[in-house]
Amino acid sequence: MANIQLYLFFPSPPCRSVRMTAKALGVPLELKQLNHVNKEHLSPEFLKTNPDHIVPTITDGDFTLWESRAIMRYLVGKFGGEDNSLYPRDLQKRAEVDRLLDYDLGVFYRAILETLMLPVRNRNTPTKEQEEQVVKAFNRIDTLLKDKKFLTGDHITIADFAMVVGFGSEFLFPGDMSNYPNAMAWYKRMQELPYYQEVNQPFFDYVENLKKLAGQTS
Ligand SMILES: N[C@@H](CCC(=O)N[C@@H](CS)C(=O)NCC(=O)O)C(=O)O
Repeated sequence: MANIQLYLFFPSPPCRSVRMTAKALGVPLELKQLNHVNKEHLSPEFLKTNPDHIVPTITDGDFTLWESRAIMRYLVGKFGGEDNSLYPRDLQKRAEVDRLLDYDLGVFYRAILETLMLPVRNRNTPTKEQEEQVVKAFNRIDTLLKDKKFLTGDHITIADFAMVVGFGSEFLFPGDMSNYPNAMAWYKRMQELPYYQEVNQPFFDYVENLKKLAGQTS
């Protein structure tokens, strides 16, 4: 037993990328759900663990860590053995994974969050500029995947986990996803992972529920 606690909200995208990393490594995590709907992440007890009150957060003995991409790197470093293709040791291969993780944090995930995800919760309409950002982001990863199975090559890495949780909101995109055939083929490969459904279904259920609630009050 790894004895690592993961504080999470099951539908949360960054929590899902951390869970998929742990599943890929075969590391069991002790899951501690904090229901955001009930604001459990703002409890005095959790604020002592993480004053930034965000999930995912892990505790490993006395050590506490948040930010999903840092957590994924930590888990592979701790449990991945000498060298692990999820986050390879080779400097240039690792740099490519890092580049995508940075792109995801600064551009890709933000575009998806603001344009596709938040409007469902906040019931607002994204601007034309925001929609263009998503089109640009989808085009970018479609081009990247032109001659690859996964984002950096033949092996899945933590960059695939980081980006698929954003990409999984494609069903909220009003445009035509057949414009991105390489990205969709990659998404299908990711969905075939044995743990994909278990980890990601709570998000789809959550969105479904938000849409139902919006329908009842509109
Ligand atoms: N960059 C962070 C984002 C974490 C984040 O925004 N988590 C959200 C849930 S998806 C959260 O805990 N929000 C609660 C809050 O900000 O109070 C990561 O990748 O871990």
